[in-house]
Amino acid sequence: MSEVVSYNREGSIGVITVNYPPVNALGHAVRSGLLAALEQGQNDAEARAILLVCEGRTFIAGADIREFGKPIQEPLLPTLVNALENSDKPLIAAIHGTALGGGLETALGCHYRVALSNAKVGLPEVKLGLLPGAGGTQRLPRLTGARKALEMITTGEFIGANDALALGILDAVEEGDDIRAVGMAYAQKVIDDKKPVRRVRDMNDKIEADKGSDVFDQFRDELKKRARGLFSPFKCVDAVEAAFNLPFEEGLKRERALFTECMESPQRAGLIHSFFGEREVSKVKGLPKDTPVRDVNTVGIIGAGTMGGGIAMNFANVGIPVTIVEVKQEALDKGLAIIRRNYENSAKKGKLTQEQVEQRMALITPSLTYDDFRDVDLVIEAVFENMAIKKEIFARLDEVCKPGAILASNTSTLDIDEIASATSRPEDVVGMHFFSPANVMKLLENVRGSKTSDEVKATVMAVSRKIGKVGVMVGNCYGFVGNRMLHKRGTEAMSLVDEGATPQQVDKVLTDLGFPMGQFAMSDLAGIDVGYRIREERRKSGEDIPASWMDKLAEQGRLGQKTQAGVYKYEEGSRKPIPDPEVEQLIEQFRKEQGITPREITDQEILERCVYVMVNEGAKILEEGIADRPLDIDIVWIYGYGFPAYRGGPMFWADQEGLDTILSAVKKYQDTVGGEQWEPAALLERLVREGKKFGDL
Ligand code: 3H9
Repeated sequence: MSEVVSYNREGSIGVITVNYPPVNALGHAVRSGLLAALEQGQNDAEARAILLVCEGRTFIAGADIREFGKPIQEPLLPTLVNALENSDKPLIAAIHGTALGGGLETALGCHYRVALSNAKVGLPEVKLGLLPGAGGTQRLPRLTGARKALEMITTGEFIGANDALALGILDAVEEGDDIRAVGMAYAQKVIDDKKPVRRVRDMNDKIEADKGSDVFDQFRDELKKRARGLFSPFKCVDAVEAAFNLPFEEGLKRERALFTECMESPQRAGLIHSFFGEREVSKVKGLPKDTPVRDVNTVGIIGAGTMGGGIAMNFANVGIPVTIVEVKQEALDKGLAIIRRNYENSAKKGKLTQEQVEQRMALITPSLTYDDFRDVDLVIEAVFENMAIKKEIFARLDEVCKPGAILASNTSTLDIDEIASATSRPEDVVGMHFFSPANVMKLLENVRGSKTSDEVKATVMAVSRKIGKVGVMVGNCYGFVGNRMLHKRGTEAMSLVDEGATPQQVDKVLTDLGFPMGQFAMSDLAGIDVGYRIREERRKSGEDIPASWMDKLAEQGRLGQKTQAGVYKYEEGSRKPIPDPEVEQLIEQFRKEQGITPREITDQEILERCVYVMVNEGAKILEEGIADRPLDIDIVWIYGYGFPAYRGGPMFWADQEGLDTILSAVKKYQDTVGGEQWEPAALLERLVREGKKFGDL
């Protein structure tokens, strides 16, 4: 018998137990073990029903994702699920934790399903660029009908046990935490009630009811908006439709063919890289796993603006009390009102109850004095980007806060070491860079200063997880990982327009790559004044930052969405960017002033200059140790800036483009465009020389 799957009998019940931590994924050993255990159960004359149950934290959470992209060994999962369904003894799946993907498909191959009330089920394959490939697209609609199956399979969302019971996916839901006991009781009932073998494949009522429905075309139309650029959601619809148009066996074959198409698509590789990357970033290089973590039970925030308010919500959402300090009562009132409005909006959408809104608001205490930070465990400063002010604030925090409190800055560009130098405890100072809107965006770029202690680093990573963020630990430099690369892209985008491109042409190349918005639409969202102020500061400090047509926009008060005019214009109440002839004229005028004759610019040049420049900078960031691994950069860009997860992030994408292609373009632009951003990164040159990829680092 396999080490990860065992068979034993208790009374008249044959029990198959899977024990393959952490999530009982269906790797080869589990698949072959299950098949052998099933055979044992079939041959066990004393067994009148067979129970399938899992040890550890969860039921089977899916196929073993680590096996994807490699040759798969027999038995394949569809073979196993069909064998389970063909059992001539009633087979019961007992579900706790999550039954996901191939795990739910395994349960659907069983004849009855019972679950604990806090269990969840789902078919999240689409999030990995796949579709359920072990009968899920054929069996689920037989239980739920077309619409619900399409919803579950194309979104990949999990649903709770009680909802699954109402939909017919489960047969019973029980309270408690002993899944084995619940499963045994259910199996005994099956025996006592002489319940028959009941195969999902034979349930055709819902198939007949939805045959010929236009729901499939409706879904395809919806997906054109919701899943722009994605491959597998459309294949999911094709596969589910096959359940309605083809006999069961034929439907399975169609599902298999579509599954194979998805498996071979580059999007699958990108999404699986993102899946593991998101988990891998939590393991910070050089930070021992057993590093002690400080308790963070109370938080202080400085600044009740958009950023401070959004940050406060993250903590209130998980029950951590927050004190927000502002200089003026008016700013405090305004900030608190915006937080309330955000919560009320969630309540209107049915995401929160009114009681929850009040509970969360009650956790946020407004204050006008730093004295209220005396007992907090963590303070996050979220005032605007001005070093002198930040240093003043940190000096004050140093006086007020208790020993051991973590002093964090939400700065998006400034030097953490310089900020820390204003305190007598630089080891407790760290960057926690949230992304706007801070209550929504999943990335938290945590910045280590040169003196930040391991304990503080480990604590901010743990805090990130606690508030539902993906924390990435990065080093200290101007703009850290995300904004340092973004600024290079921004500079190139502006120059491309100087030289002859239109802002909408630049933006379209980026949205075609899969970004939710282009560089200029993003500037309008963030506010044109933000970049303008940064350029002005840098000019004042003596840097050679050339004049830009975007400076003129800022000087004319075209600050972006907030003034309904920036690079684009906006209609009242709308966020849709509309190209503006006035801006075209302004750009033309700027070119004349600068003596630039505009030229035709190809989309390929835009792609290379906007994205290859980021890759080259990413390589420098790696060289300097600002990011520990290419995947840290990928995750920063996926979760902070909307780099399409299906392309795996900029460094993973670069590997697919070919590093030699990128390097020769970088060298070309070094000659034609110039500037330090086009000096080839030594790491890029080395990798090309050695025939390696970022993925090999
Ligand atoms: C599929 O089933 C295809 C079939 O339809 C057809 C086949 C023919 N495989 O997330 P966590 C690891 S596609 C391998 O931190 P949580 C994970 O990397 C699959 N490893 O815990 C991590 O490792 P480490 C469909 C997996 O409690 C550890 O487990 N299924 C898998 O926050 C803990 O994970 C899915 O897409 C896997 N399938 O969340 C489910 N899953 O400790 C994907 C996890 O070394 N998984 N690992 O970093 C999840 O959504 C979450 O992991 C889960 C637990 C909710 C289960």
